[in-house]
Amino acid sequence: IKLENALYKALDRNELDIYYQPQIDSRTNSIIGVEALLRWIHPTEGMISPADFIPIAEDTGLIVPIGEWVLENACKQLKKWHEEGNHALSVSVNLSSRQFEENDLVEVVQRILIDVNLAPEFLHLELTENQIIKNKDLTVEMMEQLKEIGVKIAIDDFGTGYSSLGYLKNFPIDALKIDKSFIQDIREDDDSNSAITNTIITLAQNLKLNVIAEGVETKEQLDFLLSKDCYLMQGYYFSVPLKAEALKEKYLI
Ligand code: G
Ligand code: G
Ligand code: MN
Ligand code: NA
Repeated sequence: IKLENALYKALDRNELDIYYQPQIDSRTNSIIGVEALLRWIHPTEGMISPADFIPIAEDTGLIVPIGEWVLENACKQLKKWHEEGNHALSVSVNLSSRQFEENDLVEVVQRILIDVNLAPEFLHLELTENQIIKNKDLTVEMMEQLKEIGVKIAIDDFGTGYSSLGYLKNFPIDALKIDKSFIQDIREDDDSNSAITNTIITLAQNLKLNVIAEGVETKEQLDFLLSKDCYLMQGYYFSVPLKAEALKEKYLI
């Protein structure tokens, strides 16, 4: 209850911040995009992980205004970076299934894109398989409307959910993000995670979807992924999520 009350006030009190983790094309070692990751800097508790407060935000419905705040501010930040000369950069924003239950989600996204004057293809929305199947018909219909306005959709934590592969062909998606649990266990003496990762890469290639590996931490993992033609990567090997200024200093012009 205490955290819930504090979260109510966090937006108004400017306690929320967005960190950005670079997404790298490891063929050229260049940045192609960033994932927006929400942070709550609580006045007395310090930094609270989204893993701890997103569930509260979902239960209370607060994820709707908070999610809108993230969308708007991530798009504004990206527009600024575009104007500074980083024209090809995209931003990935995580969405909760709760946000898909609001019937104005598509209008909200469209309004933000227009207000910020951002071309829609630079906004990538991330959803997990479980979020999609929770309310499949509604979510898929909204995904289709989002695709129509031109934003891109990625399946987050791919391979960990409970959806069947057959659904993939009905989902209007652009990319699969291989869950970090598979990437992190890639070792020469561990065949099963290498096999799963390899299978997801091949699946994405056959379905003509982009594929991005999450949680890349070592050169060994990078080399394995490159050898399978998976070159889009995200993870601590390149960078932890950074404050906007720090990301610009390290990666942007
Ligand atoms: O950043 P890590 O940074 O600790 O994020 C933990 C979890 O919180 C991840 O599952 C991530 O997808 C989720 N998350 C981070 N930012 C957001 C956000 O803006 N909205 C939603 N719905 N989830 C987020
Ligand atoms: O669930 P989602 O994929 O949206 O959230 C990504 C989560 O993974 C965030 O908490 C982010 O901080 C974390 N993360 C990003 N890169 C790495 C990494 O290389 N290793 C680990 N362990 N976590 C990572
Ligand atoms: Mn994500
Ligand atoms: Na993920």
